[in-house]
Order: sequence, then C-alpha cells, then structure tokens
Amino acid sequence: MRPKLKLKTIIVLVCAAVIFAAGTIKSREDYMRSLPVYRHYKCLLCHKSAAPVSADLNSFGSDFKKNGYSWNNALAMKDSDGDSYPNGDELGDTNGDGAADIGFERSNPGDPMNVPNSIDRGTWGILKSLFEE
Ligand SMILES: [Ca+2]
Ligand SMILES: [Ca+2]
Repeated sequence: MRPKLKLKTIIVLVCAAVIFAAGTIKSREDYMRSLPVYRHYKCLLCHKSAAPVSADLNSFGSDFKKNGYSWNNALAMKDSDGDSYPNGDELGDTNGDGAADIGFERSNPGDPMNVPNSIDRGTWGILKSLFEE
C-alpha cells in the first residue's frame, strides 16, 4: 500500500512541475511581446543567458520587471545598462509608445558593451543605393 502512495505523489508532483514550467515559458513569451521589438536578441534582451532562468535578469530585465513588465516612455527614457544610450534608442522605439521606429533592435538595452551603430539600416540603405548603378 505504501508504494502506491509514493507513486501517486510522484505523479502529482511531476504533473505540477510540467504545468508550472509551461506557465513560466508562456509568461516569458508574454513579457517579450510587450516590448516593441525582440527580433534579434530575444531572451538576451532581459536575461544574461540565452537559456534564461528567472534569476539571471540583466539590468534592463530588472528595470522591465520593476516597471511591471510594461514598456512605456519612462522605461524608454531610462538607460538601464549605463552605456549612455536610452533603452528606447537601443530598442528602436525612442518615445516608448510601443510602435517600433524601425523593425529591429538597434542594440541590446541590457548589455553596456552593445551600443547602436552610428549608421542605422535605413541610412545604410540610402547610402548603398547611391553607389548602385
Ligand atoms: Ca543603454
Ligand atoms: Ca546597450
């Protein structure tokens, strides 16, 4: 009788762990979708690792969490990683209205060693067209 109880307990614990893990993954995707863009860096926008766990938030991830997982003007104006570029400039949504100015991140707002290029993709396209045919 006792082994059956243990088996039931194990099954319940495994089911609870699976449900918890599924909920956590869904939450992370929901958080990412509340950012204006997450095309290039994905999990690395908020985490120190590409295979994130909740405890490894980078400076932008911590600020995003403190801001209630909400993207807005206040978070766009902040420079979470201290590289002198506001989060909005790095994410390509300077005013934080949620509409990306460009369709991709200019740089990672959680990595101080990663800063926007001085020439963005639109400017590069114009320059390139001047030299084509
Ligand atoms: Ca920055
Ligand atoms: Ca940065």
